[in-house]
Amino acid sequence: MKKHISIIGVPMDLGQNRRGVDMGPSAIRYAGVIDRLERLKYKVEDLGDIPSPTPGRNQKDDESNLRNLNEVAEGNINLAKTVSDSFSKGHFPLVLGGDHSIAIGTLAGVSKHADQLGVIWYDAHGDLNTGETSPSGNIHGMPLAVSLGIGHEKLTQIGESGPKIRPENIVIVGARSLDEGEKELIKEKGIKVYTMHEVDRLGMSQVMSETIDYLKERVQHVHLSLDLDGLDPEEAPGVGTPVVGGLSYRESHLAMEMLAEADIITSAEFVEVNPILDEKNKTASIAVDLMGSLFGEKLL
Ligand code: HAR
Ligand code: MN
Ligand code: MN
Ligand code: MN
Repeated sequence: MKKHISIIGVPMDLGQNRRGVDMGPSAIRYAGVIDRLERLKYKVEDLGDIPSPTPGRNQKDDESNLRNLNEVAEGNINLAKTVSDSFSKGHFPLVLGGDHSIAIGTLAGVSKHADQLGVIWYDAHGDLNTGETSPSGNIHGMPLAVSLGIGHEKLTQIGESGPKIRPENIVIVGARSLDEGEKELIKEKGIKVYTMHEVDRLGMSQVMSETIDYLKERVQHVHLSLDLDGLDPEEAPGVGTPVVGGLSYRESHLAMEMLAEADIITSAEFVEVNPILDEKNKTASIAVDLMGSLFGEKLL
């Protein structure tokens, strides 16, 4: 594991409809992320928050069906640059969201330096919509498609134009709410998905060891994009789009511990923490617990 971590906050809430997720980075800092990682002997540098644009009218662009397109694009351009600078110094960019639209900028920043980039998308959702397939017009439901080069030009162009990742280098874990257009794209592109059905049948241990083997064969760098709504809302209630029947706290810990042991993750983001919808900062604390495990914390 890299020894130097750059914390990058992104108070972005314009990729979806519910205010409050812009306070995610503060909530995660308050839950003690820096101490936690320093205790594990990392050098942690907090780069503060990426300037995030203030809301426009939250209206859909008539032509594109995308809400707050220009604002989301602007925030992600800033983020891509900061992530790229951190990665090029050999640091581990650890991005704190903010809604999941920020993965557009993170992946644009990392992919500049890693031409075969693997991605683990830990999420209840596929985030593979486009303006055409999205039921909501919310860009947080689109970042994985955008990173594949599919979607509005203003988003796919961020960083460098074109795809940032390849479909065969993606593994989605925890999916249980996929729109029709997303299912089609998954089949068309052959994206590897462990839905909750596979997690139930195989167990998280097998799901993660298959994921690790699959990516190790293909890529040098793996980005972890962890949406807290991948976890069950009974345990992680502070998210804007909860879906019942999710991954447990224990399964998620095991997943992080196995990733730490395999030592394959070189950048990560933890997104969709919404302190207004949370109970006593529980979801931000879970995020910090999972980061602890991801960075090598052991029980004994
Ligand atoms: N699929 C739905 C949509 O596109 C809901 C997306 C919710 N997305 C997130 N990120 N919370 O995973 O609107
Ligand atoms: Mn350094
Ligand atoms: Mn998501
Ligand atoms: Mn989600």
